[in-house]
Amino acid sequence: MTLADDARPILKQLGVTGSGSLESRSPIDGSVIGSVAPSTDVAGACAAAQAAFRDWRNVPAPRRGELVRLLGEELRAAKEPLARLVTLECGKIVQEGLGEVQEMIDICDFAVGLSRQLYGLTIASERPEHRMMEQWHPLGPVAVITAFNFPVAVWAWNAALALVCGDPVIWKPSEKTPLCAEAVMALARRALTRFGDAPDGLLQCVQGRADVGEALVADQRVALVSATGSTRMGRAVGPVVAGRFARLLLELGGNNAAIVAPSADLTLAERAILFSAAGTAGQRCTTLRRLIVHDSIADELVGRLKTLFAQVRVGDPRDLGTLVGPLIDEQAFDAMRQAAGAAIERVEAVDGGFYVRPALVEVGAQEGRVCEETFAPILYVLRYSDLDEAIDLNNAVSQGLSSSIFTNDLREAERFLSACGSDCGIANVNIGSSGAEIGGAFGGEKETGGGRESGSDSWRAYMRRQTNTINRGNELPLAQGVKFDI
Ligand code: UN1
Repeated sequence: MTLADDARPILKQLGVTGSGSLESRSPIDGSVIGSVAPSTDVAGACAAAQAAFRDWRNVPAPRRGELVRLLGEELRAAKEPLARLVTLECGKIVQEGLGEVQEMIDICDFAVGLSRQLYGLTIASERPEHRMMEQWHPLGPVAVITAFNFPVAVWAWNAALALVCGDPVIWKPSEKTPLCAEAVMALARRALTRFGDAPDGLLQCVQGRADVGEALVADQRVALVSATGSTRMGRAVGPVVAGRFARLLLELGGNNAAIVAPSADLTLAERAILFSAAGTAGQRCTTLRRLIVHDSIADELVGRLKTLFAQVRVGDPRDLGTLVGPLIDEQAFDAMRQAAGAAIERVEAVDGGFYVRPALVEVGAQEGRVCEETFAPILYVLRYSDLDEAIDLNNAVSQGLSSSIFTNDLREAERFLSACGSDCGIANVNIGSSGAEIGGAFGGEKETGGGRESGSDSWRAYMRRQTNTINRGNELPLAQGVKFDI
């Protein structure tokens, strides 16, 4: 049975029909599993989104939340087939495919609650008989650009919040995972039909390559561009969006480190390190890429990790025992070969796919490749002797997404989390760098782009704040005590 045979009933079950010139290749064996038609009218999509915005912004937020509740229901019902499609199209193992769809469901639940909690402040005015308040209003059409490695969840983080905030969404998925996007859009259409009176153009998807994304980013009608991908992509998108004074939310590369201190529970640490370094074949932006180990335990930990890395099951992501599936394509394999050099070990798992054993590479200094994000399972190991040095190493790269410390020493942990500790958007204690929950704000500093998505108050990026001052008196006292005569 070919992979296309495997995909066909799943696509049918998910309501994906149609085909076109944009082919989808499964990283499992490189074969074509389906195709979609690229979008030819990005401007039309933007116009439709703008028209939808005029209606949707007037729908009460809790009612907007109802649409997201229905979307969550559709996702719950379709969790298995959608996860299966994620596995087929992006090569994630079964557990991670399921986890990704669960992450969509989680953000829907979060956003439904949020739809009744889009709070503004009331503020004490310095002027007699005045009051001040702030309101949060819908912003406008949101463009969501996503990468192959989270082909469904990243759209959901953005779309669920954008919808309750009153914003239409235009999605530009990765050209490597167009079928996942079609499947999600089919589920979204079911939710829209059940909802009843949502405007056309509220949820759209434009398929294609970079030119489609470029047209979207440049369109004056798009109020917020939320883009996930490489720092290179962010550098291209950023100036275009800034040039037209629209809003930007960037989730770019990570070069995440874990510090392992002398008091660490090594059994716990080795499990966490294995999953965050080798899981998803090293293709998460939160993947652990640098290990900073104290001299006193380095030999032992490195020895244990070498054994684990050698034992890890690399292979077909559909097999339940597999931890490491394929790299997305040959380009990813070449990048890993350049970065890992002799440490690369190709595994002959399924013909036509690029399978590698996770690599552990000990380095004397943090320089060259160690400072770059290579989207593959390579863990560089550095040693340290005092915590300040380890924190400096953690912070001495240009990316700032996620970070961890493994320690049982409270003061070390608190130092790592303090203002003079990790400079990343995410800093963890005794867990790995990947696998964030949706309840927290997700994103990072420096070349990671500064954006925050998902939980906490990330919703504010999708709304515009309006400050209101209201005079209920008969006088006109001015702020700062300014007086004038007429
Ligand atoms: C990404 O790799 O693009 O924290 C996002 C995690 C996931 C999201 C990763 N929840 O690993």
